[in-house]
Amino acid sequence: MKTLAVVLAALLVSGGGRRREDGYELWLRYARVADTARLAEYRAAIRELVLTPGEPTMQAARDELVLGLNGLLGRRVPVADAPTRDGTLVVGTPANSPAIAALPLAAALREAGPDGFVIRALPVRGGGHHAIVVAANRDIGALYGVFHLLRLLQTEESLAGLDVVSAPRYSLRLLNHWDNLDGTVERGYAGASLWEWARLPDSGHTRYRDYARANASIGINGTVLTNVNANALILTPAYLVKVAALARVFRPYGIKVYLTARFSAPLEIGGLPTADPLDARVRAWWAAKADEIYRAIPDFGGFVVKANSEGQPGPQDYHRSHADGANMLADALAPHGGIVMWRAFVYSSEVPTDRIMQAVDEFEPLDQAFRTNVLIQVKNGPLDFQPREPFSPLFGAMRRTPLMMELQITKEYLGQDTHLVFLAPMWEEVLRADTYAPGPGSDVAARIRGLAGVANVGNDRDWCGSDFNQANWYAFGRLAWDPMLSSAAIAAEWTRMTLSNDPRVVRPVVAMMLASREAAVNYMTPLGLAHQMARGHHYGPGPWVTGGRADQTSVYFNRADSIGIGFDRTPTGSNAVRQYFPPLRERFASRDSVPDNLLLWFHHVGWSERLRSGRTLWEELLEHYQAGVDTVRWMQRTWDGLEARVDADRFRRVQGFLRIQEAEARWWRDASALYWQSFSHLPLPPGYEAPGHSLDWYRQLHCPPDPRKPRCDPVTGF
Ligand code: GCW
Repeated sequence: MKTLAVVLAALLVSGGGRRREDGYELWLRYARVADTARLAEYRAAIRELVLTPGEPTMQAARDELVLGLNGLLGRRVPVADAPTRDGTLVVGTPANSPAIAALPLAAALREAGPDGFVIRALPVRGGGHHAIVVAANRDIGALYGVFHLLRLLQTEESLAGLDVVSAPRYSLRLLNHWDNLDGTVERGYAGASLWEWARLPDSGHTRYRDYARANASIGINGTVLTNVNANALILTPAYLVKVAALARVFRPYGIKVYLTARFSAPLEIGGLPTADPLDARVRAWWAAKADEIYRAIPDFGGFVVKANSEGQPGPQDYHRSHADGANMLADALAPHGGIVMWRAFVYSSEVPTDRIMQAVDEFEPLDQAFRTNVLIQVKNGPLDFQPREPFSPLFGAMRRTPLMMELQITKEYLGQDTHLVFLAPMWEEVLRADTYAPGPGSDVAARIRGLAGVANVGNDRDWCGSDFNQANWYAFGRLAWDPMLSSAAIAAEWTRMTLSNDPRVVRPVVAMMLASREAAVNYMTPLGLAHQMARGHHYGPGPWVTGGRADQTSVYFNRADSIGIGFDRTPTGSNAVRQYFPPLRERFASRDSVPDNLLLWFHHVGWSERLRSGRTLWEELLEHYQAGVDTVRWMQRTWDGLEARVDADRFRRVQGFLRIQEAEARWWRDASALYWQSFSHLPLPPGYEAPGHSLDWYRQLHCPPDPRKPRCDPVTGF
């Protein structure tokens, strides 16, 4: 008996008591504050908690504080009804907290608006005690404020003179899950779907609550549960009770549930002979369906729709417009306050124009034709979540219709689970891009009402398939709250919360994160190239992909020939530049002013033409591929240098993935360079790292049939 106790105690002290850094806790680890001076400051500032946990959201705020403070401060903080001493943390709204109602916070609360919060260090009246106050107009604001305060502690910020007023820039901050009802996730690289449909509504996994906590901690307030390639069954009563069960778990965390509406649902589950949006029976069916949904889920958010795109049904099947389709659904939802997010990701294999121009051509004439509860959801670029694209010209062209921007958090075209690619710099680039509509100073961030992020979440223990992919979920939420936050600030916050506050960790990790996106651009598709990934799974290089639908092939986009490479989108080519406002139109159209990083997006350039750098295009391309590989190698060295400062679990996982990334960066470089060389017939410069294999070898590389993800091993050939 005694020996067992000794063994158990020993286990607890050593390995058994060690924190398992398996990624489950995301950025909400609440590890004890390491800096002793800060810890003392926090312990003195927060000695009791005053919060009325009446409503579920306030209860959630309290639960989070108890969990967070226990972890961060390493001791329990007692809860009191009213401030009794210095060092009180008061949380609430004027309606649920007499202490807050008594404070002069009216002006700050006005600024905070419906979702925002105020955090102040203050003397509290009636006792004269010093307190930290987290105040909001609504309970959800108080919860967001609690997460903000916890973030300050997690990142070891000083609480002296605390004075924060924060309000989200957008009211729509949504994740879009591309989750299928059979548990698979389209473009998901983190396991199966989180939603266990077969077990719902009766069994609710505790993970649902942790999912809601993670989202609320970064301000996400909606989730679209189902794939845009939709299944009508989700709208049947059997599924709606399951959706309602999820909505119940998410509600205290301020997260509304949305669904994708399959346009042909009236045919498939409604027994109607048509889904024509102007048919009275169809309209009545959708109105009744909306009533039924709202009976089950009173705060249901609305629908996301992919219509007449990549084989999905839509109004054009009945010779109706996108506006006819969207408005029909909008009318069904309007009595309940629901919205329709109608996707602009449309392109047709029959239309002879440049694929990237079709969304503007389709939607711009419909500006003004949509109901007020319709938003057009536009991907950040005009093509499809490439490592680099210019911003979609629709952000400038749609002047009257409210817009959402859709970003892809899951890295379909950016190395999926393994490659370390921090996406905030890419999103920052598009949010801050000036559309010049109707004149200078009209950035994309100002032209949209919300952000939708295609989720990278699955049922893998670490949620996202890799430690660093979690940073992209985090960054998405932070930017949906404040699109002007810098990538560097977001990376630093995330690193401090997730890995360590030690500056010897923070500085190099942030540097790696900030360099990572450009590295991927360089080794995959430099100088404005796009869509050069292997067919179908989009993992690894496939610049030679041809056949099938032309506008989904690599050769369609790279236009490589004996003269040069790149897609002429100037007036001598497809003239896609016309879709941008002046002076962008001219800037992109001219070889003298087009930015190098979009050169081949807009121009067909001769192999031996000189670029601004003085190098020829051929030399410049090769430089960029090599720079991509070099940056990954630098990331490896940087990470290796952190071995002593990062826990062994995460150190090894990241190290292993960086090894894959380095091998695959070479794979991209070599396969691409050899393929372009078959057109340019130019030599690799002396000293250039020799390709590992022949072009044929790369072309014949086949991916093993991996149900989870396709991965070709460029080293062994399998
Ligand atoms: O990015 C592409 C993907 C498809 C996806 C489509 C879309 C959901 O390759 O898998 O389908 O875009 O956004 O609709």
